[in-house]
Amino acid sequence: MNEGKRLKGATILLEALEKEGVDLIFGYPGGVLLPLYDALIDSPIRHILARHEQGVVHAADGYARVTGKVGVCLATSGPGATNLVTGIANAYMDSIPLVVLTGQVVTSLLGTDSFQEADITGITTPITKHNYLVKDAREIPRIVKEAFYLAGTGRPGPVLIDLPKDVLAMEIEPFSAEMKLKGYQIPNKGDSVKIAEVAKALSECRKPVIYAGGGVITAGAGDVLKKLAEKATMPVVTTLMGIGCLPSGHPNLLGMVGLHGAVAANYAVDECDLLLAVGVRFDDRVTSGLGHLFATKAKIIHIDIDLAEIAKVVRTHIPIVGDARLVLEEVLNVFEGLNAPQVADWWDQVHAWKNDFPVKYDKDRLTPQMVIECMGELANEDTVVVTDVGQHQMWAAQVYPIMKSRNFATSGGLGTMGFGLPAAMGAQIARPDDLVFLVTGDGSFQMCIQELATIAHNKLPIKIVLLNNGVLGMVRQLQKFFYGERYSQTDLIDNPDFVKIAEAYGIRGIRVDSFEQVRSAISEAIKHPGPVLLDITISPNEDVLPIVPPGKPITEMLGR
Ligand SMILES: Cc1ncc(C[n+]2csc(CCOP(=O)(O)OP(=O)(O)O)c2C)c(N)n1
Repeated sequence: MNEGKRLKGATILLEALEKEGVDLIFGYPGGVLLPLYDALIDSPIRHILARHEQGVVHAADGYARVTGKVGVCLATSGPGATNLVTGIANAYMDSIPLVVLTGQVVTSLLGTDSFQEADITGITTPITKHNYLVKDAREIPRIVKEAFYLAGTGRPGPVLIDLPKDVLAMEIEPFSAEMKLKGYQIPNKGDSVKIAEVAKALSECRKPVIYAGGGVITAGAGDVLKKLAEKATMPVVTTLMGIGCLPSGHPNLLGMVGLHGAVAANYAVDECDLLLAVGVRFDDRVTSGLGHLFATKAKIIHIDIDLAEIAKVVRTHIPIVGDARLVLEEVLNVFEGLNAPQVADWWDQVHAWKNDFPVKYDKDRLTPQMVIECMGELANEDTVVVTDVGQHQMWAAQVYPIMKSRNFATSGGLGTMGFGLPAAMGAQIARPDDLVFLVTGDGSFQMCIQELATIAHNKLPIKIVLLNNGVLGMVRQLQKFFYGERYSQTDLIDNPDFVKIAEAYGIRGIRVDSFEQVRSAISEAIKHPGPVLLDITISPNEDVLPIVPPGKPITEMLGR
């Protein structure tokens, strides 16, 4: 900092962000942010102007998911801040580290219902890890330091800093500040007695399963999880958020577990005598909301960094609160001194399930799964796949061969339609040298379609794969299966011509409506140096299978 010289709050803020390593902000301006946007002209920090605040926050989220770094976004007071709310909740549900900066009305008008005032710290209290309303520019350096520390450590999450206009304009002498975070602790290795218990249980079990979630990816624990799975010859199932923690095709990997999970994965969880749950929430998309019927024959070990997750949904026999990577490293160390478990019979059973119930789809006509398979064949192991929410998301999760952690970005907990396009934007900016695919549906795509302008302006070479079924497919499928085909408000009859829309934004559009075109269109899109929209017509009657009916245990899948 420039000691001795008086600086505006806005400049102090930007310098504090730089100190945290920030070189990029996704934002959208407004009246109370004028001092900050003015200071930004003199800052080395790059600003990406999105076209809606929802785009701003999902872009920062996408950036964070594919890098592991804290994403930063900025919006003005009132409607700018409230437009962020969905994106903040989305990041909170999936434990994504964000620092969200909002402008606020001047401190003298706070609480007076002044123009564009919204109590954003009040509104976001339940969906942020922490939030701050800054009343004095002298607090900025400390608060910024704390916000990044809180967002990125322990169980990550969004932290919001609300910045009144007068605080941004206030001139003070800058100074360094220390964090004041008494009582905030980050669990690390976990309890060594419990770790020994876990290693012993692994050595003595007969039918083990590892149930791995997003926490494995957050902790960078994929490699040690792989080693442990191989050493102890354990099958691995993942959640939607855990996809990528083991490379696709790994012999121990059974696939996704839960409502649209692989049959072998669901059966294995139901039959296992030991469930090693790592970085998971026992979410109702996995348990079918029936925690008491989930893995009932198993001794359940639950490793998580957040104490609040332990025994929230299921009874846990051995809980360990700690960093997944550090805990698994310790478990592996102890396990290596013990006998390997006798699991040959178990693997015979697991292989039989895998062979009897593969993921089924037609490969010789234009199906969504065939498109996704083709994408996987034409891409490489560093390719990033971002999805929106709906059937297309599940098909991507079931079929696309993700090879590495952080290469699959999807809205898991909140299931936010509209996440995909801006998140792909953030992902492509973060990983400029990698191929980024967006898999989206015609409903989701229209929820943040305005970001095509940001993508075109910044020449982001995203390949948008629009699986266009002319319906809100996932909801329609539920109406088909569970409401006697009484389709209510799920037809998108008046969809526009998406190729023309892309072209209007200066983006290459390619229409695909036959099986024969699929492969050449995808490779043409990959070869094209800029963004491309592939508008691929699929039937509205394609289903995501298998599916567990609401209220049924995960073994009762339809469409096995
Ligand atoms: C913001 C938001 N609104 C509503 C929903 C409920 N919903 C879940 S999937 C879905 C349909 C998605 O349609 P589309 O994007 O076309 O994908 P498809 O299922 O057809 O592949 C809807 C409406 C949601 N998840 N998010």
